[in-house]
Amino acid sequence: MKIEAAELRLISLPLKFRFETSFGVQTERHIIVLTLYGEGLEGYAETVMEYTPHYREETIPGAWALLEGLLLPRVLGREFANPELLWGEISSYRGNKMTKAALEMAFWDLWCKGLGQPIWKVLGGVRQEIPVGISLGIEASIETTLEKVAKGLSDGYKRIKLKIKPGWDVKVALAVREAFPEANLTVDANSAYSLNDIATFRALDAAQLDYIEQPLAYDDLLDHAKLQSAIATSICLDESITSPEDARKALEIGAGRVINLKPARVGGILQSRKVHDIAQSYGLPVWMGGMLEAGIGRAANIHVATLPMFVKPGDTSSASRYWQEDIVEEALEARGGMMPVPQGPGLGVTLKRDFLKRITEKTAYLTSR
Ligand code: OSB
Ligand code: MG
Repeated sequence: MKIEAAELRLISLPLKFRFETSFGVQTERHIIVLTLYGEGLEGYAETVMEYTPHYREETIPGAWALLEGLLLPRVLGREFANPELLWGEISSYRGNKMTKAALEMAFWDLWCKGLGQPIWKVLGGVRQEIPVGISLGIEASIETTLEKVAKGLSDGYKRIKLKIKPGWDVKVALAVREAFPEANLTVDANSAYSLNDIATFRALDAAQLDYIEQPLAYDDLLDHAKLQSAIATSICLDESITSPEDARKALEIGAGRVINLKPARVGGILQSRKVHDIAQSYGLPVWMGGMLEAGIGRAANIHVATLPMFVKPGDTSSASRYWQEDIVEEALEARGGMMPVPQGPGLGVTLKRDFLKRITEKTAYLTSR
């Protein structure tokens, strides 16, 4: 498949809810929508990084500059027989996994459209729908959280994740556990704690959580291993895993027993399959994370989550929870906590072009000179 041209489009999309985590508050998302053109087809991707470097190091301004100035010029006008060869072209650049993942995602969409196959099939997926839960932000009161948990469970979601931070942790987790004794509950700290907080995590054991997500520093493995050996609840790593090698090292030293696998965080779809395979070799589960994706990224996550070890409910809940209007025509809606997998070629989504135009802040069009 030859990459003949590319378009970058920065959009801003208002969220339906105020989403507070330990690293900040989000009310809208800035997303770069990338289109690759080749052989009369279009391949799409969206970026997942925050505008500012509050989750991992990557930023929207950085991703734009890297795509426009380095990554796209390197691949435009060239032919790649498969995503592996495209990855080989860009993998010698260090880091910047989410930016590279955007290029790789758009190529997967383009390439699979050329094959006339959905991504999940080419990737080796094994399921037609994926189990999903919801991620609830830090709220003004425990009562509000209890109401949102009740709504999520009655909508059929299979797991409720609560964002925590110092001062909003043990009390809210125990209150939700008391109100919903049977629910599959987890918490996500987004790196807000240190080893000085072991008492907090021991207290959380009483909430019978399925796991505690990323309690310690975003780039740490060693302290997570120390914490894991000091508590009963499993640790799930999110921020800390940015490659298959990270995954191997983490599982080898016992830094956690579960991985939140976000394809963009590890460099894309191919790298996700490698992380997945490493977890499988340790007999440990993964689940599909989320970064409040719009329709392109949400669809990509669903395709990847068809791989066998994605057994725990993921964060890929219904698009209508997040957006008044999505950027794709297809409604990505879960029913009874199960999200159906798009069946069209590539990602299986088509763009809402008029809506995209209305929310566009800037564009750039690149060709192979
Ligand atoms: O840590 O999983 C996270 C959203 C933005 C950045 C980081 C995270 C999240 C979520 C939301 O938890 C998951 C979603 O609903 O997409
Ligand atoms: Mg997380």
